[in-house]
Amino acid sequence: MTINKSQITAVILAGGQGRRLGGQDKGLVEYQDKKLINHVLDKITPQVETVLINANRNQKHYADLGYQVISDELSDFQGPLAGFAIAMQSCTTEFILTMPCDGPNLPDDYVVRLVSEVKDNETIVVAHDGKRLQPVHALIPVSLIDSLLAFLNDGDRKIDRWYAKHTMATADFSDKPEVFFNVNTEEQRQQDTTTENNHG
Ligand SMILES: Nc1nc2c(ncn2[C@@H]2O[C@H](COP(=O)(O)OP(=O)(O)O)[C@@H](O)[C@H]2O)c(=O)[nH]1
Ligand SMILES: [Mg+2]
Repeated sequence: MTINKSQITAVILAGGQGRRLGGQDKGLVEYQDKKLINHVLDKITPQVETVLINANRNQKHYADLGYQVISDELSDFQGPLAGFAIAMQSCTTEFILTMPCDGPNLPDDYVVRLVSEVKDNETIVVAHDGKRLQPVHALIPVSLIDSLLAFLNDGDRKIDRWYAKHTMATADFSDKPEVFFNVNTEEQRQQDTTTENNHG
């Protein structure tokens, strides 16, 4: 099965609490002289037609960037699956493609690599760094919305457990593990991992 850009909505997950960064709204945190949300937008907007920003704070700031902002319907920061759910309910495409707001190193072929592993309208494609699955980097068929809502309704929050209920394929990024660098702590925020400066 081949799918094209117009069937995908990119969803930037910026709905977390940023606990390990003193409760900051991570999308708005500066990294290498640019806000993290702007790093991600700069990388993803050339690759897709539609972008949603999933945020639970500072919604006006995110909306002013020119993209639709959606907030979790489940209260109290129940995790990224709450963001997946509202994105699947808000989008008008057959697939959502997720990525976290705190990973500034998305490659130019991010979408192509995930899309090329699509099998059908029911399989979830998840990025793999060669060592482990990277579950917030995923291409998810919107047809799975009822399953996700039932899972959340049962009180379950764990991404891997929801994926395990479905057919899953992986997209190989083992040649580019730096893609999954993400800013969770002040120490990571000060680490320069951008490809132009990092030849290691
Ligand atoms: N919508 C939504 N997203 C969340 C929530 N909690 C975390 N996230 C997002 O999930 C991603 C991973 O969260 P993070 O705290 O960086 O965890 P880690 O990198 O896996 O240790 C980030 O993009 C967060 O914005 C939540 O309650 N709701
Ligand atoms: Mg993170």
